[in-house]
Amino acid sequence: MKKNILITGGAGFIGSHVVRLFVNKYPQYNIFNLDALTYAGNLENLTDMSDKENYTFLKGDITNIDFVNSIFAKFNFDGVIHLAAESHVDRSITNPMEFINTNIVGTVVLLNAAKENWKNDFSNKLFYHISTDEVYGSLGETGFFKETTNYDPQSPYSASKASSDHLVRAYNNTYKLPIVISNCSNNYGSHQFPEKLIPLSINNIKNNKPIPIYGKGDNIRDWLFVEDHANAIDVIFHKGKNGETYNIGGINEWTNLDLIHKLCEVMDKKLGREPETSKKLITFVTDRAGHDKRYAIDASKLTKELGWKPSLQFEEGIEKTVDWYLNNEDWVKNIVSGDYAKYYESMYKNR
Ligand code: NAD
Ligand code: TDX
Repeated sequence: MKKNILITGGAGFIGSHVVRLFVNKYPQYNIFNLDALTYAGNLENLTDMSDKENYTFLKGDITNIDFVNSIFAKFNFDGVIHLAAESHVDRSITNPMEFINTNIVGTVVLLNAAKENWKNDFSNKLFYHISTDEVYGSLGETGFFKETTNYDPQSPYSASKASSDHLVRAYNNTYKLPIVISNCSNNYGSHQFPEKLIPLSINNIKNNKPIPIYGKGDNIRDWLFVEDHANAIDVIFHKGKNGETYNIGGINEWTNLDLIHKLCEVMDKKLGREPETSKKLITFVTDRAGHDKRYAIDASKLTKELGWKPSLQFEEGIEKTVDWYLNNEDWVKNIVSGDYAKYYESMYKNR
């Protein structure tokens, strides 16, 4: 019997990489992608999946109890990999309610459906919740987030993800629902919605528009290539221990300003511009409210216990990423020609 695996949020950035990996690597699984196709969901991320026999797209909202229960009853999922979420910190500052609904309520709807559907036999079932390093808060100049670091979320986004993590653990403790959680650092790579720093900057550099850097550009993020995150998810889904948390990170810290300098260098080369040309587009703008200073992940538990480590150096990953955006102009055009223009105008006009 083929296993039925539910992936939520599979039309988004990371989810589409996870869907592609699982569909191609595991013909013995039927992969079901449940996605509401919000502004961030895009079936163009998965055009290469549409004719795969072991792939099914289900359009639906994870907060819709009847719908979620009905698909659990119909497909008897053996496992869930839960990525669907509102994911952009800036949007959580202007519109926190959507984050509460999707990230907290939606997660509980899925947990309940799994618990009810699996209640007679939890063996060989798994609810895998994908989370973020932002739940741990903000670091000073030293130290790393470990799995044992206390939660200290600082934005509506990270607080909603922290709540969902707590609820997933509560279902494990109270109902013995088999779960794993992973908390990952910032991802970059193909198919990322251009509201996030790297694809936004690539698009602006290409079009000779200002690159907005919040504050002084001295905030630090730990960047991981998205395909390495998808590989870590594969390893944790198959080898992770019930009830455990695994941190995933790139061992790759950059200040935002250094990262944009690197990106400008790569783009100047790729676009045939004189060195130092694109750097002139850098524009310092009003800081993000409550902007976390530094994230850095200690992923040694995952490496030691399950054998995962990142496969790519940042220099290689950023070149691949830039190449993808430059070779997929239509993908970008289809996004920036829609509601994105309105979003960009309201987010950046008074900064
Ligand atoms: P994304 O915004 O690109 O994609 C989110 C997807 O979820 C979209 O396809 C969207 O349509 C779908 N979705 C949103 N609300 C939904 C709902 N109510 N019902 C069904 N589908 C819905 O996000 P991403 O960057 O790919 O992040 C995926 C997951 O990974 C999130 O849980 C996020 O918190 C986590 N994460 C992201 C990063 C990162 O750097 N992007 C890092 C660590 C963890
Ligand atoms: O225009 C910008 N200018 C700027 O300076 C944008 C969009 C961002 N920034 C800064 C803010 C951050 O310090 O760049 C850094 C990265 O910003 P984002 O790409 O928005 O990512 P971040 O806020 O760090 O969160 C990301 O990583 C953790 C994802 O969006 C989350 O979903 C994930 O959980």
